[in-house]
Amino acid sequence: MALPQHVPVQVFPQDFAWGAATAAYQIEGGWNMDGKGPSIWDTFCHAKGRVFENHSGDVACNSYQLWDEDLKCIKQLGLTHYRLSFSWSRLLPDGTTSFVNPKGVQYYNKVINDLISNAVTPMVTLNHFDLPQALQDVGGWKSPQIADFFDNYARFCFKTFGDRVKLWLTINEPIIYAKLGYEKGLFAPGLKELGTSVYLVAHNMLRAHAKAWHSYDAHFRHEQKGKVSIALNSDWAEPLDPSLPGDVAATKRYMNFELDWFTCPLFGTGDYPESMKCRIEAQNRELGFTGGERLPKFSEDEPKPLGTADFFALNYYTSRKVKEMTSCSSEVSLAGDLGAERVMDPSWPVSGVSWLAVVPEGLRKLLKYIKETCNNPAVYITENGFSQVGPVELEDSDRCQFYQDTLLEVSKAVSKDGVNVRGYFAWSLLDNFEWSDGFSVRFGLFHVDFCSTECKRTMYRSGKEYKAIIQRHGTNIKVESGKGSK
Ligand code: PNW
Repeated sequence: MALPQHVPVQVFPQDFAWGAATAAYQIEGGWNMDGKGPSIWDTFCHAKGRVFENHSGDVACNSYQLWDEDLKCIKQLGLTHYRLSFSWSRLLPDGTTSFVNPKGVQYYNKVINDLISNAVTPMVTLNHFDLPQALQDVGGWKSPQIADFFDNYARFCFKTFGDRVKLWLTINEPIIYAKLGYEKGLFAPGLKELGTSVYLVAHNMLRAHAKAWHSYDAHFRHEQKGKVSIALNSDWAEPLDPSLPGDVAATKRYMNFELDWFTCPLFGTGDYPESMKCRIEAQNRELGFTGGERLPKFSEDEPKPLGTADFFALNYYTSRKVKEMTSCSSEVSLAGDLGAERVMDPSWPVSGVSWLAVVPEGLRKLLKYIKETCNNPAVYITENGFSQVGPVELEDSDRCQFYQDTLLEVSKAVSKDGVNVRGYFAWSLLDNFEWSDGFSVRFGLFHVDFCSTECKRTMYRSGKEYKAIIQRHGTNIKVESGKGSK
């Protein structure tokens, strides 16, 4: 008997993770409460002139004191998973294990225990941009010792929370941290050391991740049976003019300098992509750069990143059209090494912030690319979202459509392209401190009233929409006709 047309087909695996994500500095507040040490984001925001209207995460959503309210939001949505990050300096005020802040441990214990007793699985990021200031003062992510500081912190967290936390992310988005913090100066620590520190910082993040993964593998995995990975952000790129070989080559380079930079060491050859090495070498020669090696080498004397991701953690926001870069500069830079220019496709709608063109089908293409280039890993989409700027609209129909369109593309990646997608985390549970944009950009499934001391949370219509999608386990997703990929 033929099945009626409307019978929903279940595409997502039974144990698919339906989640939402946040990060400590963006929601917690309580920046100096109960023994927390300062982080580089405290310093950055307090310096003034760095962030939109000098906003800071001093209070943010006050989740440090209002965790019960966050838990209500999580339960209201019916999430199966919640991704949060630990504030390193709340647990270890000077970044080292020489002093542990008991109040910090108590806070995260409560969060984790409440999640679990409500059948919500926690996924924890150990470091989401907010390095302890004390470690910045001794060189931060540029110093080789940072890998040991991070490893000690990670071991402390595995030991303290690993009986209950089974999904770990070491570091969030090394590329964004390195590029915005050390090349563009837009994120803490706010430096513009063109074409040099960006590679060193990313390198030390990979080293630190690899060390922590090996620690877990050697000392905790057997008993705790969890999984450890690193969250990688990537755009999807396409040539502006596919008939121009220059644009096609520039697009390939774009993906090399965006994702392959990290996936080649983690999932591929174990080293940086050849094309990156060649471009950087060529730029050194062309510009007569003599300041030493810019792209560091992995040492034979320590654990390598290869094989140190138990799953693929992908943060996806946007896609780009790419063309060959024609202008040239006189000094080395990441942009010069890349030799590609990104262009906004006018047919792609822009959400809130200028960098975020809404391209759900780019996510499907990127997932296929990951399947093909990283040996078909299990993938969690650990962040994806849509921002609002200007007057608050609780009836956020654009964002509703965005989640529909995006999850339809994810379902096609699963059913048509055979990508092993294990979960999806919406960014974000709450409107929060959106880094250099302060509170002017809202990504939440819940609106937060930052003007009131209670920081009242109110569900957007998109929250209701996401809840309904979760209840139907992703079946019967509505789409506007003619939208999306075939
Ligand atoms: C991610 N870009 O950062 C972060 O993990 C979140 O903390 C953040 O709130 C979210 O995306 C939304 O911005 C990004 O400029 C920051 O391309 C900037 C970019 C991408 C991701």
